[in-house]
Amino acid sequence: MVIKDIESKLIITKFAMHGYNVHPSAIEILKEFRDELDDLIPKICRAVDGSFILTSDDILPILNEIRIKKKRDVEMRSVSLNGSALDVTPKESICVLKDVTGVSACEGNVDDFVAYFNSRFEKLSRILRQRFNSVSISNVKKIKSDNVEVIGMVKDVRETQNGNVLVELEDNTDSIRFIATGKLKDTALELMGDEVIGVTGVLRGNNIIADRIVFPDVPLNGNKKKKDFSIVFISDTHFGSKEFLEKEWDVFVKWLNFEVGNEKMVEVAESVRYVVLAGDVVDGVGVYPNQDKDLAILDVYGQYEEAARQIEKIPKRIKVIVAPGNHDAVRQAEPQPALPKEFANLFSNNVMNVGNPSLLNLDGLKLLIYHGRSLDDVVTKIPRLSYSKPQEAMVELLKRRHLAPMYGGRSPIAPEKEDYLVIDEIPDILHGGHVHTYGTTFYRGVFVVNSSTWQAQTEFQKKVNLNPMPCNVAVYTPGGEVVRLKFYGG
Ligand code: D5M
Ligand code: FE
Ligand code: ZN
Repeated sequence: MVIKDIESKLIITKFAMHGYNVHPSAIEILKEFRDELDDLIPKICRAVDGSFILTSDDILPILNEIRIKKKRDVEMRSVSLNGSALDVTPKESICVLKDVTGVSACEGNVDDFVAYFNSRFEKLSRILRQRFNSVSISNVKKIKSDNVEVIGMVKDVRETQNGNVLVELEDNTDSIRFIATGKLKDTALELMGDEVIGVTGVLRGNNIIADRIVFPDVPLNGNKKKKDFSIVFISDTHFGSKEFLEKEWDVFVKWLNFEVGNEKMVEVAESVRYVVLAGDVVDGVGVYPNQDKDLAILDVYGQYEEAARQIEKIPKRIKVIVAPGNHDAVRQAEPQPALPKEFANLFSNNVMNVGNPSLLNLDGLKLLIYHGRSLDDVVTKIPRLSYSKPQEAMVELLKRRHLAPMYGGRSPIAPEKEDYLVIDEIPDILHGGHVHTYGTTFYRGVFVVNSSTWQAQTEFQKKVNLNPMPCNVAVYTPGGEVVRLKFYGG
């Protein structure tokens, strides 16, 4: 593209003054911010990491972050002006690092899908390239050297007649097949369509005989971070459902109000600064066939009023962070934005609504919240996993550095220009729900938690043989230790 217009020249010049070149793809985006460029350009230049020519992929995440921060700062300021009883300055305590809320930019046309998959491939291959000297697939085919390393998106996985596994990989230049034999077969059979991996091996004809499959994965992390507060993890409250376990919930909130529990439990309650709710806040309406039989409150607005009433019972010294799930009143496709104002306004000032997924900085702890719809895909795809140990399925997401690695499974994805579901920043904590079971683990220094539910088994779940483990709560305590609490009604 030849850049002729004055506006583009101006943008190019402004970046050049900071020592950067800008790609036309980035210029087109920046033109939309023509009134804010003097403020934005220095911020972008401070935030980019090493790229010399800035493309749309470089600047989009930075722009999102700046815009969300701005929006949140205004929101948080109004929280403190309203006189909420937070014991820390809100602006310093919570920072939204990544969230699609308010910045969704997709219409679902073909171009959007192309951009989405390019972003997914670009982000994940960038992670792999840090440890991997790959060349493009077209070059592998041209050079025909014996030992090869490639990075590609998985297109197809098949077992061959002689018992090996044949995998087709694709990048933006070409596609190639690799054959996994022996022990590598098990890994190959767990590959999901559209995840991005690296492969090393020997080229034989047009195929690679693989000797290693590399996942983007999480590097070995440092020690657990020690803080002076606790975080409580819950999800799938399903307020408005007949099966909502109100008696148990009441004991839970009594614990937070220091009204029940032994000395040790009260001590833990005193340290709680945050309660995080990872989606399926309400049961919703028409989410599954004949759902109305399971509903205590038949309209969605009434369900959110009930949600607000129940969450109101949590003491105001605690900040409650709420993300939506597939039962909530936002678009189904992920990334989902935060609850709209109409519902968000029902909650008291200590409640902050964020999107699904969202990456937050809570007083120096990076928390990635994801409701967990893709866990259904992961558990179904990988036979060694089960719903009874949801934390193991969540580890697979970290290994693949993607919250919904399989495209076109049971987790619908909106083709945003940037793939928000890539785990590009490594969190200290990954919090999920959705499967209604409980489990925690540490994976390479990341605390992984699935926080069960507050809904007893529904008739529908009985039919699909789903055994929930309700009312289990994980508390991440100041020392980085995890306490599991189970609440019984009474
Ligand atoms: O999902 C709670 C759990 O129930 C989650 O693991 C999915 C599972 N579920 C939900 N719908 C179905 C269908 N139609 N078949 C099988 N399993 C299902 P929640 O999001 O709370 O409904
Ligand atoms: Fe749920
Ligand atoms: Zn769910």
